[in-house]
Amino acid sequence: MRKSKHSTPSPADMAVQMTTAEATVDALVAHGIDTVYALPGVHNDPLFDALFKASDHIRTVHTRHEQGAAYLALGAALATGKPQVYSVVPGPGLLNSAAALLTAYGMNAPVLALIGQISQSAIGRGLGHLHEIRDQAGIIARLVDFCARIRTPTQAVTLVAQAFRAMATGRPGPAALECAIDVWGRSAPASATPPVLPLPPQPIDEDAIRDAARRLAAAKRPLIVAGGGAQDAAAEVAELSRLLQAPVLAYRRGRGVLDSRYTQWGIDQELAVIRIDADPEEPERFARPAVALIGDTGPIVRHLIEALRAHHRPSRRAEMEERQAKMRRRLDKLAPQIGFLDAIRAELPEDGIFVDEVTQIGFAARLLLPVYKPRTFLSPGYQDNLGWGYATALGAQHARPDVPVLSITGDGGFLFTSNELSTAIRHRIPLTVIVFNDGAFGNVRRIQEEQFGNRLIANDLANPDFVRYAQSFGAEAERARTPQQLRAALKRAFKRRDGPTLIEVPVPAMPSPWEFIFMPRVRGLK
Ligand SMILES: Cc1ncc(C[n+]2csc(CCOP(=O)(O)OP(=O)(O)O)c2C)c(N)n1
Ligand SMILES: [Mg+2]
Repeated sequence: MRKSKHSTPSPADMAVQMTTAEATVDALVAHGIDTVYALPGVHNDPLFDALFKASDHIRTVHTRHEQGAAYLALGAALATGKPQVYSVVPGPGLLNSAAALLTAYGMNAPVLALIGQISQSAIGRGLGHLHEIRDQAGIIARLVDFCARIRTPTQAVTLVAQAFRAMATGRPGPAALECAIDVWGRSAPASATPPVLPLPPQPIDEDAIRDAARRLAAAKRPLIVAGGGAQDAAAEVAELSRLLQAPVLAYRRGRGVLDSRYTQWGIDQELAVIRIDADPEEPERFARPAVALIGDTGPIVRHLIEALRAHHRPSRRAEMEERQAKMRRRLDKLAPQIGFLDAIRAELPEDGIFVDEVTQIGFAARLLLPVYKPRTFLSPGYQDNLGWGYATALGAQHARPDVPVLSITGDGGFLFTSNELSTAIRHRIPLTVIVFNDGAFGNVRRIQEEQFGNRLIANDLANPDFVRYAQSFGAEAERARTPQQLRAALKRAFKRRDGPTLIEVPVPAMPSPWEFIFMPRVRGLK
């Protein structure tokens, strides 16, 4: 661990003289952080200087826009399941990063935002300081569950530890720390060995396990719906599914996975729901479940499996294959999307990461792309925020250099963060992006055609030549017009490990996926 040059160790707690910024960076390193995704500015200069001095332990990846910094951190968090950090200036910097922070909240992603502030004594006085925003702390508090302002080096060490504990306790999610422009550089003695707080123990309710196991053993046709908490319990979920011969349903992950099913499909007295949630408030949010199990999915499912050891059921494999084939025949309506998805799946290795977008191929991928490993299908969850894809995928690729990451996007979504092609070049991130170019906000256009008498407004796009655009940054780029050409282009792209590739695929309007995404009501019928 790096020591301050002017260290004056005190025998009591091994305190050394350091700035608030240095204490913060030391604490991040102590929590296993190896990268800060960031965009600098005068409010955070001492923080960047501390990052410079600690560059043997922690890298700084600078982006071209604050939304990029936050999305990169989000992508890295979703791809690894580990906390990630981004830093921005106050006011506009914070707001520029806010859509990504909002998505991190919706996806339960542990992303720590380090946000600058105007000078400590001016906060709340409306004096018109650079980047001043009314009640910044109040705005942040609406976006994350844990936030605080750092006021001294000693406090920095404690607050960083508390933030990391908060991000991992109960329902995971983002956190934020503010620090004033005149506090980052202030020196005081602080702990040379920053503490890492232990996570509180997670007792398992054995009565509830027995109740759940009894109900599952008696259930006629159990179904497992997997959300974000199941990501790190894939083996356990597979074993439970085998024991119960229960199909596993997954769509996207994050908050409310099950709540949105309840509202869409309907519920009734006959439908007994057993919930496993990290957040004790979640089970009863929509409707009271038959059994609520609170804690981490892995250990809870292991206890359920143990309680169901003697259970045996005849195989439902043939039935499931028949159902799947029937659904697949209906989905053949999406043939143009399927052609491209098959090409992608054939080239993207099973451990490669697919980053979804709010585009036609993305909607189809959520229904049709086979996914083999946890954390290899990243989707923006219920925010479904257009434009998250490219920068999020960059973060995923930066954090997982060992596997290829593929970003798919429409022409509309791509230009939200395509400026980060510069970041991919600057930091040699070998991300591949496919831009499906239909010259439109195609989804909006189709709705206007079908539901608004073809009164077309605000959906046609004036696009750059995407191949030349990417090349002008220094990226590799080519155009593919068919699934066969796409396969060949992907093969070339995934071999490249020193920089980014763009593949443009010109496409016509695509068939609507919405009848498959909004499934009809099946419960609670009169
Ligand atoms: C942040 C945000 N703004 C607006 C929307 C609304 N929206 C959903 S899809 C879409 C059009 C997407 O266009 P494109 O990326 O080209 O994909 P396409 O539908 O053409 O395949 C828009 C504007 C959104 N989901 N998120
Ligand atoms: Mg489009």
